[in-house]
Amino acid sequence: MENNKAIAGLLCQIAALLQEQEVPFKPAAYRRAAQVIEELPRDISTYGDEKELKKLSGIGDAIARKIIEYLETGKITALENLRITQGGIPADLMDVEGLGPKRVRQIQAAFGVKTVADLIKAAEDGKLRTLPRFSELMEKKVLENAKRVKERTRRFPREEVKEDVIKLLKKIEGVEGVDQCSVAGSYRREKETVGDIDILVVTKSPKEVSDAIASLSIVRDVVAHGERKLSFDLKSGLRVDVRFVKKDQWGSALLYFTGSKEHNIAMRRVAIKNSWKLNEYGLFDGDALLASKTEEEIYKKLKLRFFAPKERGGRL
Ligand code: DCT
Ligand code: MG
Ligand code: MG
Repeated sequence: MENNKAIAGLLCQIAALLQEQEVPFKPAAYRRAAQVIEELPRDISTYGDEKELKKLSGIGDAIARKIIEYLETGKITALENLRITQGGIPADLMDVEGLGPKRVRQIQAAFGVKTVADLIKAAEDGKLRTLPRFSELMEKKVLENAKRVKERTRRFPREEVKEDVIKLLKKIEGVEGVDQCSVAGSYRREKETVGDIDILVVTKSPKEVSDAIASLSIVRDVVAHGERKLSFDLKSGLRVDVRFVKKDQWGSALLYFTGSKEHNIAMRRVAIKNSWKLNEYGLFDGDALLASKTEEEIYKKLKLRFFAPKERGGRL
């Protein structure tokens, strides 16, 4: 039921931000939907597609779409945009349960708190309780919730997670329907610390494979469960992102999910210079596919040398 709680929390954040903009009706609708979702008897990812979700009371088009987006990608773009347009409230501060935009701003203004670490310090120093509309009890709750967010955003030394990664890859390779798999992201780039583990899987049956991986014993909490992406935490607290792709997109997907983000941007720029487009599905000239099967052919087509994952930090 991890998804229900997470989605309800995000919908409440949307409600709070819309309310600040004095948008009528919508905040109440988002809150109502959040409550419906919190009270569902089963995990929301088991309710099926957009059409099925809309059968639930209080869930219309817009909210159903956001739920599917979250289940497939782990985020809600509309919320991220609201956070940006509304004064750049740091996402991880708003992820602390019990902190709405008003309180976040209040704490920012009073103590210059910018990060969850700052927040923990302010709470530990007993500063929060001195603010209007705060209490000692609330400070204690905020501290607990902030620590939980911090655990989620912590980075892990590569050496510490190596064994888990090798074990996990072996297990995933053994799942029926998995044709190919590789680790991507910062782990593949051999960074000294990793924020999460990104894994790419080729399969013709993403739904079955996603279900099978989610039920592996090494998995602690499943946080997003869709046909394009599965996210879960290992027992160590390490987050794992698994993406499902088609065999002929292997190269472009591996390139994209290996990153770094800066390397991807630099590569895209080269594509654009040729009036082409590069994304996780391939390198395209209009609708025509130029390359997607291997990383090598994409570099070659762009007239670049091959960059080993370790070299993909930034500029070309
Ligand atoms: N990516 C991207 N643009 C983004 C986000 C991600 O191109 N806005 C790509 C590049 C990296 C890959 O997806 C995986 O994303 P993350 O796991 O967020 O990044 P990472 O490089 O693996 O770093 P971290 O160690 O923080 O996970
Ligand atoms: Mg990563
Ligand atoms: Mg990731």
